[in-house]
Amino acid sequence: MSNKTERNSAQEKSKKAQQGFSLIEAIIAIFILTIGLIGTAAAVTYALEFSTISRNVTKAKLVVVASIEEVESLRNSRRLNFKQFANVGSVDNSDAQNNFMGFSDGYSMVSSSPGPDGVNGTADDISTAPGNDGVFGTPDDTVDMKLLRSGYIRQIQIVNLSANLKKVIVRVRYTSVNGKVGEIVGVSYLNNDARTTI
Ligand SMILES: [Ca+2]
Repeated sequence: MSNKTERNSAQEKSKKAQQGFSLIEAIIAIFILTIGLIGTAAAVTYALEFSTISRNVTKAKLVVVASIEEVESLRNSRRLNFKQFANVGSVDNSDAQNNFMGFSDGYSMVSSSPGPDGVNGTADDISTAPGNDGVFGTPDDTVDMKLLRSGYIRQIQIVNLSANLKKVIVRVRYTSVNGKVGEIVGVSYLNNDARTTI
């Protein structure tokens, strides 16, 4: 083989290497990349959705625990007497210094303001702003979303088990992504012994 032929052969090889990917190879590569990106996007969407639901569950648990602790605190501080722990219509105010209307039946919005009775979960919990006239109960009252825990509703149910024992069931529902609704339930038992006197 002459030197010239060898040189030609080397040039041929170099030319082939410089040709790079063919169109079909590029299309296949893009296709594989697209499949990979679609998978990644689905994983990111799932992760975001899961993270939102986790946050909802955590917040709902906090509301459940806070509600149970508040009921215990109302007993311990004797702001309500034992017979007054009940839902609307079942409250026995006979031995009490102050009348208590009772915990609301059914689910209601969770407000950050307990209203005039100082007890969360009752009908006077504040969810409205007084409007331009500054007076509550007039037609220009508006719902103040800042006072409400948006997306969460709560039910506090009191069941009499005996004269000295009640069951407190707190249910908190949350509305999550895509309108999915979840519920966290906490159950506590309340006896007639206030552990502290404040
Ligand atoms: Ca209240």
